[in-house]
Amino acid sequence: MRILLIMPDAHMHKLRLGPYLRSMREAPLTLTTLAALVPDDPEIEVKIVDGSVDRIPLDDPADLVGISVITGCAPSAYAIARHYRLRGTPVVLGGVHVSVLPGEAIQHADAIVVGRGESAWPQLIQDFRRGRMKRVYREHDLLDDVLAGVPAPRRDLQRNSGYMMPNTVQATRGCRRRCDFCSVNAVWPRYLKRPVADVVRDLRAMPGRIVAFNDVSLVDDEEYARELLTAMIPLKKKWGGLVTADSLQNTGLLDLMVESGCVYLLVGFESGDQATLRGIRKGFNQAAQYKDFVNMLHRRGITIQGCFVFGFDHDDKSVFDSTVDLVQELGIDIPRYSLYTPYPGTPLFQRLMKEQRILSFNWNDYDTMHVVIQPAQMSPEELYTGFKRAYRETFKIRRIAGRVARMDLRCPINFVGNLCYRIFVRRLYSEPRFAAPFSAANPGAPPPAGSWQVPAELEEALCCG
Ligand code: B12
Ligand code: SF4
Repeated sequence: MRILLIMPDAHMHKLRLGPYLRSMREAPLTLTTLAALVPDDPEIEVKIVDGSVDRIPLDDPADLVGISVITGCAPSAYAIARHYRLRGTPVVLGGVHVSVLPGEAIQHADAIVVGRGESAWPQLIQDFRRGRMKRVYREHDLLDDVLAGVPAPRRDLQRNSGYMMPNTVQATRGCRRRCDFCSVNAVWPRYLKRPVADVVRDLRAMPGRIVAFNDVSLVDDEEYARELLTAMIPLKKKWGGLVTADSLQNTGLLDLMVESGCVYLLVGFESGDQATLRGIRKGFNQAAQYKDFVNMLHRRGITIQGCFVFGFDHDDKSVFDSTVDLVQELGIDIPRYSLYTPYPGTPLFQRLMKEQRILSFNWNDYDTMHVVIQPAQMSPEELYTGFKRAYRETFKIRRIAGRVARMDLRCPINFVGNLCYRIFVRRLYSEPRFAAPFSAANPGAPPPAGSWQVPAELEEALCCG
């Protein structure tokens, strides 16, 4: 039996030089994790294809195709599914978007997996081999907050040369915060932790010294974080990850992070305006303390990628210049801008639906690089032009030079990150897909009521049996 696992191309930061294609991001763990969950049987062959670094085959002789779907990739995922189903190959869909809109996804698949795949996916494969694959699989509830028994990802199947950072690992799932625009709580409502010994096993098995954590909120549980970081010290790895600005007020924890090898952190600052932060349920970020926070990380040799968002209700046309200036004043090493995007299932989506302010339901536009909402204090065009201009200003050579001058030569991530975004700015101004705020010719319609749930009769139905 042959299983083909596909992740559609997310069109994000990539470097293409003739036939040479490289993702400027870290390797996702999704497909390698799903491959590791396939029952260990010499009769099952698994192949993974990440569209960000590989061409998606349209003639693979697979017996079963699994596709992972995030919102921005849903239309491509559905097109690939249609292609294989027309060839007679059963298709399973899973991932963030499927978990939030299962009633939509089931229309494009023979079966779907809602939520995590750790127990549902192996069960599905077993049923498929017996000719009894059901249409809907849901993960069994965990009794406590421990996510044990996740096998080490099948990195042997991954094309390591395709990624800027091939070594990725995840220790926790979910987040305890509730920012209004974030999908995480819509999909994983609990904060789960893997046993530290499992994470250390994964880290030991990785070649090289540099590792990226894919956790959205790695050090949120201090006791767990301390146990993990302490166990990492002897491994002598250098690592990067995501944290919230408030979680590092505890300098003891920060020092332990440095001791365990932390060299890079991505932080969601989002806005320099405290009223905005309160409005988006991110009041735990204290804008007045950003400068101290950045200095505290810099003193410890940590490179900071700082994320800011445009399009909040408090944002007027002055927000672009003020944010470019703020990023400069704070000394953010690798700035990143996104647009306020109402992902389905989030409180923001609900609010903007009620206010009739969502302009596009074409999921292709949900990449945080398009305007899909009616902003409160400007037009969609003004928001889009301002967003692009802020990117262009921020990545002018003289500004990059200032940032790179601060770089620790032992850790070139600052230089590489700025170079990637400079290339991205060129794409923003040259690629037709970034020409307009959203796909006005094809904005789609709100998901019909049935999209949010699977029809009861399909919950227990068999696909082909
Ligand atoms: C690595 C990563 C990426 C990678 C790969 C994308 C991907 N498909 O995962 C890249 C760099 C390309 C990326 C890009 C973006 N990303 Co991203 N990314 C992540 C991140 C940090 C880790 C993903 C991961 O490896 N998870 C670990 C694996 C094991 O978990 P998993 O993918 O959820 O898979 C499990 C289940 O969902 C399920 N499952 C998933 N797929 C399938 C398929 C089948 C067949 C089955 C059976 C089961 C199954 O089983 C798995 C095991 O339990 C997540 C946050 C997170 N920690 O999950 C955000 C996340 C997926 N990204 C997100 C976003 C918003 C983006 C961007 C828009 C951001 C940006 N501006 O750069 C772009 C998307 C561009 C576009 N065109 O849409 C959101 C998605 C929201 C949404 N509703 O779609 C997330 C959830 C972060 C967040 N805070 O909300 N991202
Ligand atoms: S802190 Fe980050 S991961 Fe957590 S809810 Fe807010 S945006 Fe999402």
